[in-house]
Amino acid sequence: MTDLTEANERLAQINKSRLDSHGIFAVNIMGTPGSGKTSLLELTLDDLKDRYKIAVIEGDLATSLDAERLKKHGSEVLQINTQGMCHLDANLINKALDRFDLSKLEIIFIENIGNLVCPAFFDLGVHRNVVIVSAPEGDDKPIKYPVMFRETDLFIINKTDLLPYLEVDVGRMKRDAKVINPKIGILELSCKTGDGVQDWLGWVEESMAQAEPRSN
Ligand SMILES: Nc1nc2c(ncn2[C@@H]2O[C@H](COP(=O)(O)OP(=O)(O)OP(=O)(O)O)[C@@H](O)[C@H]2O)c(=O)[nH]1
Ligand SMILES: [Mg+2]
Repeated sequence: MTDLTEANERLAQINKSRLDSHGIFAVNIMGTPGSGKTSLLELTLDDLKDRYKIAVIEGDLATSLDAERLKKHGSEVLQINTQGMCHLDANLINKALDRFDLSKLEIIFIENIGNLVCPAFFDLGVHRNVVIVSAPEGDDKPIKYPVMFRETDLFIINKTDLLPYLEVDVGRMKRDAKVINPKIGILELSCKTGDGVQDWLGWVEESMAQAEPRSN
């Protein structure tokens, strides 16, 4: 381990303890640019916001466009601009947690910077890691970016509504992901039609119950 990743790991543990001591369940959403991370979060907030107190940490290189979108869905949203850095790290999340009243939250979703490389190397101290790839990006993504799939809990294949127009072998994507990480969960969905989104919401609530963060 390098000094950088060791320091990150220490801070990730601190983040995890902070979240657990407040009974907050946290999910890190990674994926390619434009794969549908913000779209899925919009649907998620619409469905869960009346049952849980939710905040979103929105990571982007630049702009607050995604935060502005998410703020319309009734949850607290904090935008982080990384000024060119290709990932969020545990230190940025630690500082972001300072900006919330943690005693008032139950779930934190984090939208990471859109790419399949850098975010995989930086543990944020969350309970679950998710990667989203959309079907039009091609069925070779898991095998070309294996590190992203190695430690991730859930692989979401989005934009299934476009499959009739594409030559994409979803079976291959799923098989390759399972070879890289036999424990990875896989969901197919479409943020456009809503197909499969209930399965995702079920996964969130089930994972939350399994994580059983300690409440104050
Ligand atoms: N056809 C189709 N389009 C989708 C679907 N989900 C998202 N989109 C569209 O894909 C584009 C990108 O979606 P976003 O949710 O902004 O993607 P993102 O991953 O947050 O993108 P970055 O934050 O830029 O990395 C938008 O134009 C969405 O409307 C889907 O299931 N089907
Ligand atoms: Mg986005």
